[in-house]
Amino acid sequence: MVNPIGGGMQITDLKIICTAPDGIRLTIVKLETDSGLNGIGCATFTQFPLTVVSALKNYFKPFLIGRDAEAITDAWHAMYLSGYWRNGSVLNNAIAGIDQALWDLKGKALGKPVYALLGGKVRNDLATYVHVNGANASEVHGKIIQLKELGFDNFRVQFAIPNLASYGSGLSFQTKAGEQTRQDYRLALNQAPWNEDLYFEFTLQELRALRSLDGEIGIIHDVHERIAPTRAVAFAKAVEDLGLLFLEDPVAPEHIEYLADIKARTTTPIAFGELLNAPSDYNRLISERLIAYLRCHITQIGGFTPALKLASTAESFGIKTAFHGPGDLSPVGHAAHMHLGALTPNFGIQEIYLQSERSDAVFPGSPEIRAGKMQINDRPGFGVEIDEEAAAQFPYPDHAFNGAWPEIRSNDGSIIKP
Ligand code: GCO
Ligand code: MG
Repeated sequence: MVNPIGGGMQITDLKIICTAPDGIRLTIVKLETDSGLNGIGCATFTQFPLTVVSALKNYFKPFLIGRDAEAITDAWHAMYLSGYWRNGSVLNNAIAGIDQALWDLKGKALGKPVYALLGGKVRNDLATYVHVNGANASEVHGKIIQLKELGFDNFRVQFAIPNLASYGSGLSFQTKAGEQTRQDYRLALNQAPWNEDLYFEFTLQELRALRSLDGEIGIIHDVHERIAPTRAVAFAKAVEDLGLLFLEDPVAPEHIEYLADIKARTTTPIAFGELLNAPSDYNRLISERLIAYLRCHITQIGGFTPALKLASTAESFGIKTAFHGPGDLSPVGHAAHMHLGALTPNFGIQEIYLQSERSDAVFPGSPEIRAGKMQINDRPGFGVEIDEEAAAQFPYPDHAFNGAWPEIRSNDGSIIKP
């Protein structure tokens, strides 16, 4: 069936490539067309990847074949509404992979980078931040000094509290661009317990110590929804004098109302949103200016099309972007960030995951980080490809839950937000 809009390239096939070059389950959509061109997109939902694969194979593949690949917005809305029940992780991630692949195709068909289709770039490169973790401020600052020599100025800092399931404090590995904290520690079946009180005091103490060691660097800390919302207000107030670049996810999405309390009581810039879904989920955050930085997980919101709309809406409210750029987003998703950041006037900063040589081999043309900045290239489409033979060298690793996270329990045995 040809799309009623007509014209353009026809979609002839949808392929799914599952690969884990760094032990993180990545899912890539590849759309082929009758023009001979193909496009790729990231559909990574690292905890439940096989559900996204099923949605793509069983539903969106038959839904798309025969449609006009240039009718991107039309396809997004048709897919988003095709399940009636909508706005969930599985379908949004599947739609995102297709949406990005369609934008990639559009750019390739016109021989232009995607940002050039949307008004062109407004900056020369993108400011970034990298992950740094350690046992205390001194150890973290030692790593920061090394990364500063590579040109980085902004750091997400997480402290590994002994015998605690400290978020973001897993082991690290070296890349050509510096040390990168691993993410797959989250899959260990025997997660340490959590102690909110200990986290609160220790993290405050070490953030203060870090700021006294270095008054210049941009410091970000991700609370990762790990403290009670009433205490999140106190935590945001307590760090107010440290001049953080932002404090991230102080509360869970279920407690979004507390962001209004934080805004009323502190000047600490808040970044929030990686756990939200459809654009409408951000309405209150943006319209009431509850955040300084808009965090979106580009595959969780359904891809590049909604990302453009959210970034533009945030611009009207003076909110900057800080899209979610962890290891469980493929270099294709990171490339989409590069185009979004290139064209967005209210771009704030881009979280990056320093890719390994294994990842670079699977994804030729991955975004380049030079002197701490994400470079903007002018290759057609999103400018990154996938080497399917190399991808096949890194199948999803075995795991008791196929990638789903084991629970983390508080010191009283109750399950906490992950
Ligand atoms: C971040 C995020 C991630 C998430 C991960 C979930 O700020 O980078 O919090 O680290 O925990 O993407 O799978
Ligand atoms: Mg986060």
